[in-house]
Amino acid sequence: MEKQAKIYVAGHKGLVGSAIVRRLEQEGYKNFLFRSSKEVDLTNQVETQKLFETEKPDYVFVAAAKVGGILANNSYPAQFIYENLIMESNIIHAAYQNEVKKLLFLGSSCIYPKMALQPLNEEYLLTGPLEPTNEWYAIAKIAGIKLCQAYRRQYGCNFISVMPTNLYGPNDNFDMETSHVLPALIRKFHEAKHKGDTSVSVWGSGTPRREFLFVDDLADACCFVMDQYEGEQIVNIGTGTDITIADLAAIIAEITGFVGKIVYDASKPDGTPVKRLDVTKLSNLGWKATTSLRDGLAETYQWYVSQTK
Ligand code: GFB
Repeated sequence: MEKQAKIYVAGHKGLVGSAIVRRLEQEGYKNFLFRSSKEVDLTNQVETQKLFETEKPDYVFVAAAKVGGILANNSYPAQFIYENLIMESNIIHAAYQNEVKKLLFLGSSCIYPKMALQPLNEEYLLTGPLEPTNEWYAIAKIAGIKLCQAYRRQYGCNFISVMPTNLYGPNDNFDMETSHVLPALIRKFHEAKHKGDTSVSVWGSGTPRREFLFVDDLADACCFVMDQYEGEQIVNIGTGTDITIADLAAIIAEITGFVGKIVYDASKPDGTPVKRLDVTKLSNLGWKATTSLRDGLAETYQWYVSQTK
């Protein structure tokens, strides 16, 4: 990407979008296009087309999405499938019509079959049934991948897709009901410590395994891939290592200083038993994650505390 190029980061206020902006600013990029959802409703085709027609961005990062943790995905299937399908369709089609030079679409590791072999290789896409708690979101994200591939095949658009693993970091959603596990546990342990509670409830059995990537590492990988990769095939972005929810909870308890008991709530779903990405493709391209889980957690906790003051 040329330093003067106009870069549209769709979803610039969110966890992923804000990290991509931080990374691009560090690299010296200044010519950004930002629009909040109040200014431009990306679920509205006319508004999205008008934005692209008037602003003519050169490069696009598609970080705008309806996202949430296991319970939100399971509780609001219509919103998860509809909002994601329509936003990505509007953005990708407008990018094609307005000759965007390159577009990067962000998917998710939940696009892989629930019982796929681990680690999850890019080739396992569409080889088996999805995890039921998030199949609505996953189907929408798979459609996004397919849109990029189809526009590349038919129109020659340079549109690529990356599949990040579970992400965390500053600007995450810390709402107890709709967030992902890591911010939810940070908040639960922090509040329990301050209220003097003797126990904290962790959903499910604690046995599922997840891989967590610090969002600034993801942003670095997205910029790297934008520069270094062109092709129809999706690219996984992760650390390649996973941890049980029980072990994650123990580390978060330690970082937040909570010393009470951890109680497992079996009424809540476990979701996919294991989710760990095969990151061989990305490491062969020359990229590796650098932030350890403990360092990323400490930084995220610090950010969370600064927001609660
Ligand atoms: O992060 P999470 O909601 O997402 O849950 P998924 C991961 C695991 O942590 C599940 C457990 O086994 C949860 O039951 N968990 C324990 C908790 N305590 C909590 C808690 O307080 N809050 C939450 N949220 N979980 C999502 C998908 O799946 O991951 C999305 O639904 C997306 O589509 C996203 O792919 C990355 O990894 O299970």
